[in-house]
Amino acid sequence: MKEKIIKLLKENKDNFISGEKVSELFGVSRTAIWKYINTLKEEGYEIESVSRKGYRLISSPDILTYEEIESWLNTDYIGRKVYYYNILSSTNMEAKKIAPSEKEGTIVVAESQTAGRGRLGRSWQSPKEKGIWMSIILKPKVNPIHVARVTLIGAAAVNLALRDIGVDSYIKWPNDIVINGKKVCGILTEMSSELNMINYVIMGIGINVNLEDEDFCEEVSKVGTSLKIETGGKVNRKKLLAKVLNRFEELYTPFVENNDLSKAINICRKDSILIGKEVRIITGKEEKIGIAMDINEDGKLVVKYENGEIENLLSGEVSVRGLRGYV
Ligand code: BT5
Repeated sequence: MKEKIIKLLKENKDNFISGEKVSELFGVSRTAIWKYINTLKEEGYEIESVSRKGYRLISSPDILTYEEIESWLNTDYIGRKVYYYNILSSTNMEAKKIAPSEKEGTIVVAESQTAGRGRLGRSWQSPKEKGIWMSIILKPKVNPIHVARVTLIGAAAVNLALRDIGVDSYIKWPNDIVINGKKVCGILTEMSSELNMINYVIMGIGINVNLEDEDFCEEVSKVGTSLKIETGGKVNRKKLLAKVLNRFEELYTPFVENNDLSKAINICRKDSILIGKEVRIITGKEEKIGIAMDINEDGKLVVKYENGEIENLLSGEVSVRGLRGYV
């Protein structure tokens, strides 16, 4: 009901709509409508109420609910169902819990995470209402060995969406987006599978949107940055989230339907921060130096080591760093 009321108020922005009309339209009492309006006000909606005229929406809060992102969304199935939370330990953990009974494309979004996770047990800082912390539930009918490809589709989608809003970002294979040499987004893909069948994939995306310098702890501030820090202005999180979902569906559908990864790979190549650079390849305790040559058709990073040997690296197995630091 609350969602219906927001929608109606948005459709009639600039006009008053009477409590009587709303109650007629939705078949509930005027007192009930008044209560819903109060809940909306508590959530941050600024609603003017004038006796005998009714209600008028003045402004909406900066929150990532379905109602707030819908107007920018043009997907068929990605992001059409949104589980929205103020606070969660981790959107990936919550998505895993609900994934068995959810359809492909459902997303979990939180305004803050208390135990946001990175790869290999690392943590992810997720301060309140400053970023996009979300997970997409996917059920691709592909062999589990191909799941790393989904991360590349995510990275390509975020990079495209950032360029859509005029930000020049780059992809650091396989799961980071970088601006001016610092990390603005990280992706964590997890899955549950049988031997040759995927039950579900959870793709967690964290984008630092409006974080200030002081929102990062000392260690993370050396490698991390935000869109606000890099562009000098506040960025609309709702629009960006919708654009990421739009771009994701555009790249993911050909992959699941026709095993076609070409568009995503081309973006990862074209906007790669690594290709042509000297890199350190870290596998467990071992570290080797080489040159990142290419990203191949399967999404593997092609590296040529100092001894001339060439290796195609699968994401998940390795960390890639620049010679002197993060890139
Ligand atoms: C990642 O791991 O980059 C994956 C991050 C995925 C986060 C999303 S948020 C929504 C969803 N729910 C979750 O619980 N997770 C996902 P990795 O490549 O391992 O990088 C982790 C490292 O990045 C840490 O060890 C820090 O050094 C650094 N880091 C932590 N928080 C950061 C931040 N907000 N911005 C930039 N770097 C950060």
